[in-house]
Amino acid sequence: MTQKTIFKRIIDGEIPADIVYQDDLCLAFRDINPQAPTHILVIPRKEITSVNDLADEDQTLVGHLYLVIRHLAEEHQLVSSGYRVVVNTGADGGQTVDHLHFHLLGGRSMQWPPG
Ligand code: DGP
Repeated sequence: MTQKTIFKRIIDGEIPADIVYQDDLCLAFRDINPQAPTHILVIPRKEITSVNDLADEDQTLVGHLYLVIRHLAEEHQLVSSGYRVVVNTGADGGQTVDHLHFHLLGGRSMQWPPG
């Protein structure tokens, strides 16, 4: 059996996290290594490794995750200043946790192109 990812362990309540939102489909919590004043990770409860592993049946779930991101951006006063949503995918994308996650970054000006 493959080992649980750190995010699955957070979903299962085995390790603590600073959870800012949760519902039956997803969980949002503060990143342990924040790269901006607001840095929240939004993850599906369903175990999906990355964007590469999304199935047709996940269409509604992904839409839901984006609506949660919009809600969090409003709640954390990021709408007028702007923010960035990042989904690192695979080795070159910088993905380090093999459970699909959306970074919501805000509270400072972002650069482009990303490093
Ligand atoms: P990525 O590089 O896109 O796979 O991002 C993974 C992020 O997960 C990274 O910014 C650090 C964060 N992270 C890793 N382990 C933990 C943890 O145990 N708790 C929390 N809150 N965040 C974690």
